[in-house]
Amino acid sequence: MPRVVTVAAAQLGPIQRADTRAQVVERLISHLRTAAAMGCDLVVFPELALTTFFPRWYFEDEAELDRFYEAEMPGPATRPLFDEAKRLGLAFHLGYAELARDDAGRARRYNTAILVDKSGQIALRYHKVHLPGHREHEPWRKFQHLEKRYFEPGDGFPVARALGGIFGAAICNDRRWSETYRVLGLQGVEMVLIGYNTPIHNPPAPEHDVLSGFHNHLVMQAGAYQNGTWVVGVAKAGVEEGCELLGQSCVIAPSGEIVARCATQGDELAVARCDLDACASYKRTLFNFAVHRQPHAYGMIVERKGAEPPPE
Ligand code: ING
Repeated sequence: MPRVVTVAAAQLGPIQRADTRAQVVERLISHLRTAAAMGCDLVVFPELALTTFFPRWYFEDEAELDRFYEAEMPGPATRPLFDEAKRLGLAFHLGYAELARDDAGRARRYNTAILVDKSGQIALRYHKVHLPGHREHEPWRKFQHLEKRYFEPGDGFPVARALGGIFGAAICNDRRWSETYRVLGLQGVEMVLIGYNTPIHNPPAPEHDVLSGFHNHLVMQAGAYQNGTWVVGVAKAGVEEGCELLGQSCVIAPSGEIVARCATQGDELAVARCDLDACASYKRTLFNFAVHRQPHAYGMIVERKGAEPPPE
């Protein structure tokens, strides 16, 4: 019996700062209903899918910053989303800003993604590891990218069994680092769910802007192929508070081929029937890690943080 999961890459258009969570949840529920009508099992929403991409601004007032985070999941604003997904028999992936409390009651802030299974249980929770941008206010920039200020890095890349397969998550900048996919691949991952909010313009390297779409698909296609896994990349797209965000949401097969993708910058579903058994022909041959990998030669990958060129 093939293990087919019908997946919707549920791209969102822009979320403006004035948009309320209730208005956004309505858009998410509309996606759920369309996906259910199309026979989907899983709906994948983007990174920070409940609010505008707030790290583009420098906040001095912590109370104002906290308004962009969820202290509960589900909470009052998101309970309708969980209820509707369960009613429709759908699993879903959601990215959001998490305000957690540690045992000492201290606030911990994460850029979080969860996978909720068809019974409404949170099967996987992931905290973004690779936080791009900067920590201090840099007024020279057209817009800030303060993820290093507003979030703590997560401590790993967990997988979970759900929908008959092995699922993992990554968030936005994580998708540019090959280590992300390999750590998930070493746990047998069969589908990696990746939400992203990617500005077309990167102030420190404007010369890359013209290639932002190419780089987006390049890294996800490589990650899929090199680890024999499906990858679903889902954008929050369009012009958000004057900042243009890349779209190009897509579903990528273990072969590295894009099998479905969005064509607009707005709310749009790209749907694909994903046979999880398609991973096997890569995991069992070319990328049979147990047979072909040579960890004794890879020590630097963990021992070194920055590059250390040889002496002149
Ligand atoms: N966004 C970006 C990403 O890696 C970035 C970081 C900003 C890239 C600007 C390029 C230009 O896709 C997030 N949220 O990680």
